[in-house]
Amino acid sequence: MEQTFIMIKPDGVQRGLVGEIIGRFEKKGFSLKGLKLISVDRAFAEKHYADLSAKPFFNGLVEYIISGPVVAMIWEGKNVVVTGRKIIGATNPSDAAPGTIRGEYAIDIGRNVIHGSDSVESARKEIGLWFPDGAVPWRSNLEPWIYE
Ligand code: DAT
Ligand code: MG
Repeated sequence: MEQTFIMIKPDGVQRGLVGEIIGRFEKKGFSLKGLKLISVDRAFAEKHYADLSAKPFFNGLVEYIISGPVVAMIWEGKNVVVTGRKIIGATNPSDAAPGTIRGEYAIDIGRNVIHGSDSVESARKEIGLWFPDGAVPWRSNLEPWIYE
């Protein structure tokens, strides 16, 4: 089954949005397969965002991610990468549809509350970086009520 890496950024933790965000993924029917509250250092944040290292906003982005603890998660389910991005909403909260997490809870692009992997391949890389011991193996007993 497909997995994605979801991270509640420091603003989401500070603003008390952890429960709300986890609830949205849970109620959708996805399964939580990894979860930790963690502060990361500069080198780790730079590795996570390595693909963006040439961007003018890179340093500000790294400062933001290391400014407080984040909630790192593995979520699993059918099409969870693409659907997770839909639940999160557009990168710039100004463009994020109402009902999405960024559409409901964010205003500035540099405080957009949450990260989600953009492809199955980057999910695999990000899960490897954040959860070197892998996902917790368990299966929800609700699966027959969620999948046909
Ligand atoms: P996403 O987080 O939607 O996958 P991304 O991977 O392109 O977006 O960029 C990572 C983060 O960097 C994004 O959540 C917010 C920040 N960012 C992206 N584009 C930006 C820009 N033009 N100005 C400032 N910050 C930006
Ligand atoms: Mg991205």
